[in-house]
Amino acid sequence: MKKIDTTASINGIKLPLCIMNASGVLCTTEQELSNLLNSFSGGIVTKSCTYKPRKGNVIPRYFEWNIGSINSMGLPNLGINFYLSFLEKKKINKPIFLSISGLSKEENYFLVKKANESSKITAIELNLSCPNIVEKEKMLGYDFYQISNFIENIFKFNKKPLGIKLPPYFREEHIKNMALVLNQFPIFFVTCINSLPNGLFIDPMKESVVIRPKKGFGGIGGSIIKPFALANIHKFYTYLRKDISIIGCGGISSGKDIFEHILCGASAVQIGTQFMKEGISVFERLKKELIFILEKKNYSSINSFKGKLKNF
Ligand code: RRO
Repeated sequence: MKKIDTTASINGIKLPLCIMNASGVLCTTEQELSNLLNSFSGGIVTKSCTYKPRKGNVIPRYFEWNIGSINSMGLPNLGINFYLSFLEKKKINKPIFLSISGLSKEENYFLVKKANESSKITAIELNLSCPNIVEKEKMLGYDFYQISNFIENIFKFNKKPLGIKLPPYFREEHIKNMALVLNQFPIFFVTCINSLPNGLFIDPMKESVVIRPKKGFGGIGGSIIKPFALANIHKFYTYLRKDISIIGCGGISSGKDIFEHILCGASAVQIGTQFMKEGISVFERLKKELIFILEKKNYSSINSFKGKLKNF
C-alpha cells in the first residue's frame, strides 16, 4: 500500500496534518494550549484575543445537542500578552495561528502590530466574524463598505502571514464582492466559516432557551451547518485568487466531512463543536478516518482531489 500524505500547505505554511482546532474551542488557557501542543493536531489556533483579558458572557453560554451547538461566549480570553508570553516559554513543534478579535478597528491595528513582534507566531487569523459581541461597530465581515479600507490599513504595517476568519454568507453576490476585496491584498488564507449568527435553540420541555446571554440567541455550529460551510468554501474557491488558501471550518465530525471540505476547495480544516464534544483524541481519529477514505479512493494526497467537486 502506498503512503498517504495528509500534510497540508496553507500558501506555503506547512502543516504536519491538515486538521487543527477551530479558534475558541479548548484553546484559551495554558493547560488547553499545552494539550494542543502535545496532540496530533496539525496546527494550533488560539482563542481570539483582545488587548485586555475578558471574562466573557454569563453562563450557561454554550449548549450542544446531537447535531449542533449554540454559543454566546462573548470573547472570553486572557489578553494578547498572555498568549505571546505563553508561546515565548514553549518549544513550538507546529504552526501557530494567533487569532485576533479586537473590539474596534483601532484595537485590531494595535493587536496585529503586537503579533508582528513575536517570532513564535506563524500566522495571524484575524477574526472579522464574531457573532456575539454587540459593540458600537458592525461586524466587519458583513461591512462591505469598511472592510477594504480596514485591510488596506492592516497591510501598511503587517509583515506576518495573515488570514481572515469570515462569517457565513448566504448570497453569491456577497461572496463575490468579498472575494473581489480580498483579492486586492496579500492575504495568505481565509477561514470559512465562523458560526451562523443569531440562532435560537430551545428546550420544549422546559419551555425555555438553553443559554443565558442575549435571551438565548447565539452562534450555531456543528453538523447542521456543514452545507453552509461547504457552500462558502466552494464559492470562495471559485472567486478567490488561487494563491489564497481556504481553511474549511464547519460541521466536521468524521473523515468523510473532511474529504467533502477538501473536495470543495479547502487546503486544511478546523474542528470546533466535535473537538468540544470529544476532546483532544479527535485529531488522531479524524486522521485515521481520512486516511481510510483516501486509501479506498486511491488518492495519495490532498492535492489529488482538492477543489475537484464535479457538477452534473
Ligand atoms: O467568543 C465568542 O462568543 C465567539 C467568537 Br469570538 C467567535 O468568533 N465565534 C463564536 O461562535 N463565538
